[in-house]
Amino acid sequence: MMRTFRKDFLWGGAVAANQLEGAWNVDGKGPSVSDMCTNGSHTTPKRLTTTIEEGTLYPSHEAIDFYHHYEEDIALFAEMGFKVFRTSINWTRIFPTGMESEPNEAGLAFYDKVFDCCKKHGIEPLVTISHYELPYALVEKYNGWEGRELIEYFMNYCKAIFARYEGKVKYWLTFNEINAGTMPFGAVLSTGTVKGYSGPVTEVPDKPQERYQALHHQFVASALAVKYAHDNYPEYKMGNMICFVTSYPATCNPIDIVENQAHMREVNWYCSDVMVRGEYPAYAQSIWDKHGVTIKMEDGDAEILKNGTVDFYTFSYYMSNVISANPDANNGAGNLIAGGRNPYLEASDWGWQIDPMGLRYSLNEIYDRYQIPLMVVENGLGARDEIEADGSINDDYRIDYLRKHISEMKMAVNDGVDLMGYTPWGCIDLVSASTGEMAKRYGFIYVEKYDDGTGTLARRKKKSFDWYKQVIATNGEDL
Ligand code: BGP
Repeated sequence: MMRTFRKDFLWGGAVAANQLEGAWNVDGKGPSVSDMCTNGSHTTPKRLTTTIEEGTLYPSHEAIDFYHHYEEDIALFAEMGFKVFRTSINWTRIFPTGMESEPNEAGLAFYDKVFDCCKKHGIEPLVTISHYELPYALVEKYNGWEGRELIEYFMNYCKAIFARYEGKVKYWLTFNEINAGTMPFGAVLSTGTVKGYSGPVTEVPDKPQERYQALHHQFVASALAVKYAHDNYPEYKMGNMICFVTSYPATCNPIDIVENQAHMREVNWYCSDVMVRGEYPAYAQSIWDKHGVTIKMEDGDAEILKNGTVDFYTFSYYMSNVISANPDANNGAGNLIAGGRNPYLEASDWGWQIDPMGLRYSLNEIYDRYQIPLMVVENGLGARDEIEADGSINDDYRIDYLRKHISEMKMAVNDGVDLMGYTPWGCIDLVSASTGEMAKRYGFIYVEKYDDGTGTLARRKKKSFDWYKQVIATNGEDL
């Protein structure tokens, strides 16, 4: 008998505040690092600016205006049968510079409305506390997470939202894709170690010392938040969130195998191990040595990490990668992580290599390592969608992508993995994190908003909307 998804499987969708809310300076909200990013495209990188340039388009400023459309959007999610809705809280709605002593009531009130609306529809929120929404003022003052001071500001923020949303939110993730900090480009939005930098996000000068120090502070902050939640709100379930890009050795030559092992450790396991096991892995020193990094730790940090391990492990999964011992070969695929082309896989229009079976493999690898419940909190195909003359949007390519990934998740469950849920990314079209485009769409719901900033913001269902509704209704049986 095949094992399949558990009865209480959390089907839903995922978004992030900065990519859909808009209202970037409304009701007291301050600018986040994402609000300082211009639009870009697959071929022209978006830019980070140190001030808001007049006449420049900043896609997060309006995004899809979920701030004023949340009721309509959540009703559509409910129509698909969502059990869970993953979103983030925009830190700068609650603490506009990150440094205030009291939270901004209007910001808190907005999320009350969002979570109440979810509750009305029987949808459980899954809340990312920090999803590329670091207050820009903390970048200017402390070089982002390089400053140890941020731990305290983060805790103030956590205490405010934990207290306010008690009874409304049960599932929390501390940092979105925390391991983005192990990659120079990823660090722009995640660690915020970009003080004074303006320019293309892909050309930010790499400062590993700052990135790894920042990650240490994020680990400590996450562990403190987890412990605080466990001590004060026993019903809270606390998770991590990793950008999991499994990689394969380019050949069976042992030098490629060992190279890939080192890559997997640095990019995927380093952050995971600290957050699940509560201590740095033995190989951490070799990563620090490679980058000439010395981490400043304080007395008590080791104990904090040990006492703040997560209850469940979540990750995004879009693609896999290929790693060779020959660095020249590691340049073919992926927007975010350099790697080689895999001749057995096709890639999306943005060069992300589509690998459903890699999801089964990854789930097994992660579960073998940690034995705690897993959740796939991002997955999906960024693609251009066309509206037909009759108004329909026939996104069969998206259905195909999701169907194959869900099938492989089912195989992983049959392999023995404890999988809690699945929230495909961008369940409603939103701004792309890597390029700032609207054209890179993921949604079951189309939003009439375009790359030049125009559009009516009207919502319409794509073909995948009814397909996903049926998937949920049959608990993944009818794909
Ligand atoms: C992840 C981020 C999301 C999201 C997604 C898709 O890295 O957590 O914020 O945007 O990737 O990426 P993109 O928007 O670049 O297509």
